[in-house]
Amino acid sequence: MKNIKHFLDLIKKSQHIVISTHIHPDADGIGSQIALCMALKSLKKDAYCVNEEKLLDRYSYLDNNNYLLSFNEYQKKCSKIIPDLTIIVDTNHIARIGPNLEKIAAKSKDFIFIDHHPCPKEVAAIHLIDTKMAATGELVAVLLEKLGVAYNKDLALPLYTAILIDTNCFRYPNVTFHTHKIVSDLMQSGVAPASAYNSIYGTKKIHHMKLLGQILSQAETNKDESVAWITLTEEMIKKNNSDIEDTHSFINHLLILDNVKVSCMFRETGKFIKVSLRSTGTTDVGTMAQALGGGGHDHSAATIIEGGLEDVIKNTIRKIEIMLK
Ligand SMILES: [Mn+2]
Repeated sequence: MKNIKHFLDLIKKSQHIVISTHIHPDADGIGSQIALCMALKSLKKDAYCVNEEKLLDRYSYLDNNNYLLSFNEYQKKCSKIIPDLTIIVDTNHIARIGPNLEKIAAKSKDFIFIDHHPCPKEVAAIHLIDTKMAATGELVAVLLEKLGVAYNKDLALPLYTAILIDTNCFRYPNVTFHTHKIVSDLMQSGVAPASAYNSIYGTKKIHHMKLLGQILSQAETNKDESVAWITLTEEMIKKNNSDIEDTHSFINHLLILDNVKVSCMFRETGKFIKVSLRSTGTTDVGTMAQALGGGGHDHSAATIIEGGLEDVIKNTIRKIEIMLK
């Protein structure tokens, strides 16, 4: 992989290191941050995980040592320090880490993205980007090996959870022999898959299940069932007292349909519609999302379109059908 040496050089010469991820972080971002932070601490670095917002309670079991700080908490501790290095995981867009973290990255002596999302060549040339990795967590596992840091149970669970989430429980086509090899090592360090699965997927409340039921009962497909979609209105989310983040996985349920090539979720947000796309692996929804003004992975991508729900659904499905031909 390109740029590993660059990464190792940066670690070698840096002492105060900030590790951040995108806003509304998922378990891949958080798990990668925590694992990397523990590894750097074991190398006697002053490593800090800092995000724009406080960690959501539901993820706190991944952070037994309370390493994850909000920007405000970090400011109280380290406001006078100029970081030697800022590492940003699971995104390669600086604007996605939030305004305060962007300032920290800007004043850092160095900064580097560690990520697996597609990006412009200019970004890939100087950062650590590998789109073949199923999760940023998988890439971090490779880096830990290069750093000579062994897994332990505290570090293995966040890393395993990062991979679990970003592969949709090993169902996405991004899972490779290499992914499972790392998973095998993580299990040897004490991760129990059933318990790890339950901690992240088995903690929902009944209102979540009812919203899911309502949405799935209204799922639609085109004629040959190659495209399936669900719709989430702001009213539904409010009525069920649901968190947006909780609805992200709804779209995956459509992938169990026999003939489905592309599944979509249309979510109303103000005067925009967030359109998420997933595929079972035979169709590149990343390219489709790009054509619709967004982007993402081959199997998981998204875009945001201005307009009313009905129009956006009709136009988008029509465009996807054309692209499928
Ligand atoms: Mn990821």
